Amino acid sequence: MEYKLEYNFKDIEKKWQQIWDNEQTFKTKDDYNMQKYYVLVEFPYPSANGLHVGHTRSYTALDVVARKRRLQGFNVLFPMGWDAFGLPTENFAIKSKIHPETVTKNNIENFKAQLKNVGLSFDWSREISTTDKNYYKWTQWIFIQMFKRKLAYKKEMDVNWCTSCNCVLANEEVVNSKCERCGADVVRKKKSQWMLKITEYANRLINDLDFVEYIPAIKQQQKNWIGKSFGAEITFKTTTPFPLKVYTTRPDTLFGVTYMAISIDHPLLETQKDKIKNIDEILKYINKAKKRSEFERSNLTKEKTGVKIDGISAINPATNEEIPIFVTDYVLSSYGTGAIMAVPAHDSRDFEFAKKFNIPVVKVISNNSNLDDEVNEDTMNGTLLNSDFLNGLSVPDAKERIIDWLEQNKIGNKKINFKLRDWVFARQRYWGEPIPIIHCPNCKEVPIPENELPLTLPKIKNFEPNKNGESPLADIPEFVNVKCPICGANAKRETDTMPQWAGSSWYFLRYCSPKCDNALASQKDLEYWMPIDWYNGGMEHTTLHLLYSRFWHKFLYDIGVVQTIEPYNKRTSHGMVLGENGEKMSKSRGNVINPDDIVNEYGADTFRLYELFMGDFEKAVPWDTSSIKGCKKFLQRVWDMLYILKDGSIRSEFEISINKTIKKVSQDIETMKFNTAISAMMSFLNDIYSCGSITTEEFRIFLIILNPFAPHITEELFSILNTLAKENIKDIKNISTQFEKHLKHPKKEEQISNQKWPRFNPEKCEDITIELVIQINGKLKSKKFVKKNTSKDNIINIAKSDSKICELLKGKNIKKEIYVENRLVNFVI
Ligand code: ANZ
Ligand code: ZN
Repeated sequence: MEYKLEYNFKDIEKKWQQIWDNEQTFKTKDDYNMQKYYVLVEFPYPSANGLHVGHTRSYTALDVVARKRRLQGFNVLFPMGWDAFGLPTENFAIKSKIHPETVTKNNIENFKAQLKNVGLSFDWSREISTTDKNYYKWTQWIFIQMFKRKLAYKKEMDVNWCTSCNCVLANEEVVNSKCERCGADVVRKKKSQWMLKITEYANRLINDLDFVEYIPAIKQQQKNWIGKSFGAEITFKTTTPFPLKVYTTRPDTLFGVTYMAISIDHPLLETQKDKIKNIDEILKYINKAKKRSEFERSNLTKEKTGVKIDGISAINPATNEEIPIFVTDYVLSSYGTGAIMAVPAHDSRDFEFAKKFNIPVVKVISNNSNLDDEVNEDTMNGTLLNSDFLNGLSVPDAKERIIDWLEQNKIGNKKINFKLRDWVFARQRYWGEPIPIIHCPNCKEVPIPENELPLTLPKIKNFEPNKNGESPLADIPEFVNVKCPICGANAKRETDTMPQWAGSSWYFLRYCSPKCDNALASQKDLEYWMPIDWYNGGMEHTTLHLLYSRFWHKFLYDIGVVQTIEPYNKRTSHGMVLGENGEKMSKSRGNVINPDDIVNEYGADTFRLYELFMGDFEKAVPWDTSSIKGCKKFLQRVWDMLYILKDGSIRSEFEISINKTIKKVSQDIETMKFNTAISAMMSFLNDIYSCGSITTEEFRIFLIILNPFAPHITEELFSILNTLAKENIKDIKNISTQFEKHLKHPKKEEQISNQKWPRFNPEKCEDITIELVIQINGKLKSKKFVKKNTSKDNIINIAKSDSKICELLKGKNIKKEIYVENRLVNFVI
């Protein structure tokens, strides 16, 4: 019987996925003498929507990296897990009346099957879930360590309250005063909250960025978010006994302060309200402003509003002049001192405000291009004027001088400020890690003894938060009522749970030692695997997850749990995959592409290739089903090379083409230029087809470099190649069914996953010869292969010695020799 070799992607992909599963091909090795490489992708939230083509794009990209590293001989850790606590599951559970644990389990199963379909080379033996009690035991343990060192504390504060989720949101979760998750209005509310003191790490979170290799935009965004600034605190006297303290980054502009402004909840309003003549007007303004969130209020483009306080004014300590005080919502209560000295001439916000309220603008810094009625925020080139003892100084000099003066006169002092706020670390919901604290009437807050961890989530039927906005745990007496571990008094458990970002703040450590039960991970494993060599994830996590996890890691470093100051050596980011219409993919827009459908129709290899070929990896790209077909066609042509195959090593005329391709693919993977790596392989394929044949060795190398992108088809072809050689089959059209049997059980050593990534010879990566055109009087007379970059003199001699040219030039007088580098010589006669 005859057997036909066909590219049947369904069978081939299923076969290889099974082999990888059975043989545990991608299991991380325990051999700690090997050089390690830790590749990490952000673990997904297993939602009911299933996997998104955006997930698979970034996972495939890092899968390419992981596969390449294995071929390069590294011991690779490429793990996957589930960030499974959180609201969407809980809300779904409430609606469907299915317990969140069950919902989570189902979603994980679905996600896992979907990921396996794509042929990603995760080490599934290290799978973790943040909802597993053996996992969150350690999340709780870390919290207790923070509590013991006063980095976790409770504070009554204004919080962002989502009116629909009934829970507190972190600043980062509020976007344009709406809840990032559900889109409902967010209002301010006073609540006693667990907080984590990330601000204590602000300086280190900035400084240590020098030691890591993140793409520049990520470093910049983190720095901006932390917002370190240098300036001074200055105390202004007022016409009441109550002075006003301000924070300014521009103390040098003190002589230009023409008014002051305070935030809508500044204490001056409460303590001095008797003296304020227009208090009603002010209260009305405040009420209106409170409805808007801080984010909206600090929006620079928004028109400035405010009310002048009638009855109180302030005194500029430099000029001793009386200046008005305004209440305005552009001054934030949570930043600096909640009060500012306003300098309309040099701050655009103040300028806008001054124009509206007819406040004088006093210029104190000049530079050449200064117009009269314009803000000048230039701090580099200006010199001081209208400023008494500062006149003539540069801005930096003036800053120093005025700070000295302020300190001498006890009016102010040098000050560094951060925009970063402490992290609100609590939610009043069910599906999260219980906070392991007991409130005792005698001992206050007491952590539960560590040997009682994990504090497991009780199974309950009703997950809705109660009417007081408390977690449903508050309604379970058996959970709430405990004895104090210290004094034995009747005490109550904390009923808040940890926020979404808790479990993901340390998950990368657990992957190093997923089964460890006496520590969050074993020292030995952490020492070997950390830090992560390459971490890819979304830009949207730059100020949340990435900053939070760096903070936790630094804390764990401080208490001796981890040995590196930073968790991630390198961090890159992917662009979003948009719908075919260029909009964000979402159910409501009806433009969601399901990876399963694409894999079913075109195969996982085509899907992978397309996702990496569709555009620059860092940029957003719209999905385009029609161009998947191009990738499908490419793989078919790769397969069809079987029919132009002939025995042999690399042919000399292909040396350059093959070396160039290896080089391009090798380097482009490192810089995440997957699309151009694929183009290079496509153009190699064209070279092969235009020559009409490929040798076995050329094919072998090509399959290895294509393998990280399209692992199934390349393994299959590789094993066909091996079988052909072993059976000594010359005519591929004439194969017996015996052949098929061989293919079913490819030996381990004969799989690509056991080969070496090919090296390129740098000297053979460039075209070294060129075809020189030789003309006489501008007409083509001859062509000749010459070495690239030969000197002009030599080229002319070579041209003249060409037999045809030699003949034509005989007895002629050469008037001019024109030479175009690496292209042509023209003799004018
Ligand atoms: C006078 C001044 C003159 C200022 C000038 C700037 C330019 P950064 O750099 O972002 O830290 N500011 C202080 N506290 C504020 C608050 N609670 N709400 C709104 N604005 C506040 O910002 C520091 C500057 O922002 C401070 O320096 C202050 O305005 C303002 F030519 O003081 B400046
Ligand atoms: Zn007690």
